[in-house]
Amino acid sequence: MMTLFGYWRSSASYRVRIALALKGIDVNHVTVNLRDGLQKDAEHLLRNPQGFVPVLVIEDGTQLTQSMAILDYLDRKFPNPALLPEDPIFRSKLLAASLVIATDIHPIQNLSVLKYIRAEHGQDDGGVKNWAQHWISNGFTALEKTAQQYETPFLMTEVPSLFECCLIPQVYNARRFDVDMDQFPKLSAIDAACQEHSSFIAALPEHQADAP
Ligand SMILES: N[C@@H](CCC(=O)N[C@@H](CS)C(=O)NCC(=O)O)C(=O)O
Repeated sequence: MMTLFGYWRSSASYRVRIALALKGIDVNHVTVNLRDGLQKDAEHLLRNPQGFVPVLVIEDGTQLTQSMAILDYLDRKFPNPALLPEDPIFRSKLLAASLVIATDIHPIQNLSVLKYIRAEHGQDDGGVKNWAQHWISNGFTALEKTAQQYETPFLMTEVPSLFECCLIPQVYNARRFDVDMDQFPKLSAIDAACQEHSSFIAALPEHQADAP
C-alpha cells in the first residue's frame, strides 16, 4: 500500500487526499506535524529535501513530492476517473485554472512564507492576514471571471477535476484568513457542490485522524 506523509490542515496534502478519494485509492496516512516543525526534521528531509508535505511513498519505496506531480502520477497510474480530460484545449484550460491556485496563490501564502514575512519583515498577525487575504483575493478574482463563463456545476465540467482538487483546499484556507467568499459567487457554488460529494467530505481536514 502507498503511504501519504501529510498534515490535516496542509492544503497541498488536502489536494492529494481529494484525488485519492475520487479515485477510490486507500493509502496509509502518516502525519508530519507542521505545528511542531517536524517537516524540517532530518527524517522528513530524507523524504523531501524541501521540507514540505505532502510526500507520497509508493509500493516500491519511491518517494514522490510536489502535490501537482503526485496528482499527475495518480492520474496516469489510476486513470479512472480522470482528473484532466484528453482534449488538448480543454485540458490546457483546466490545468491553467488549477495552476492559478497551485503556482500563483498558494506558494505566497503558505506557512514558511508567512513565517518569513513575520520574522524578517516585522509583520504582526494583522499584516500577515492582510498579505494572505490580498493574494488569495487577487487570484480568486481572476478565477471567478473564468468560472462565470460556464454553467456547469464544477469548473467547465459535470464532474470534479484537478481544478476542484486545488480549489477546495484553497477556499478552506481563504476562510481561515477571513476572505469574504461572497465576492466569488461561482467559486462558492463550486465549493458548495464539492461539499456534498463523498470524496471531498472524506478528504476534509477535520475528518483526518491527526486533526485535533
Ligand atoms: N508546491 C508544494 C507546496 C507544498 C507546501 O507548501 N506544503 C506546505 C503545507 S501546505 C508545507 O509543508 N509547509 C511547511 C513549511 O512551510 O514549513 C506542493 O504543492 O506540494
